[in-house]
Amino acid sequence: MKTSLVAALAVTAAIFSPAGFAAGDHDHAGHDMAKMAATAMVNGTVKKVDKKAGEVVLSHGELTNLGMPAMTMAFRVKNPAWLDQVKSGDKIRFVADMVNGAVTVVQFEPAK
Ligand SMILES: [Cu+2]
Repeated sequence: MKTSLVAALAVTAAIFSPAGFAAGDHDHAGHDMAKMAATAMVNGTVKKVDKKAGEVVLSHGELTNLGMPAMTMAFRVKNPAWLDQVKSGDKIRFVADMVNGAVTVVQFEPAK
């Protein structure tokens, strides 16, 4: 129950986060969620998992939906349980978005 509550809150936060906050000319207020996820999946390599901080450090490709070039940085995660599913060195594909002003992994899958 706790996990689904957290997920529900994260979804609510995503819906109400100001679309204009992210830099760039890209307004995703009108995007269908599923469509956005399908188009914004990028490659990342896990550099560090910090469960205490609830963060994962990823070396990531360009995040076009956030107007961000490729770099290595820390991300929040939508579901804290995901931090148990990745470890340093893992390659993933993921979607990041702004949630409460923090860049957050909102979806991911292992890269094949
Ligand atoms: Cu970045």
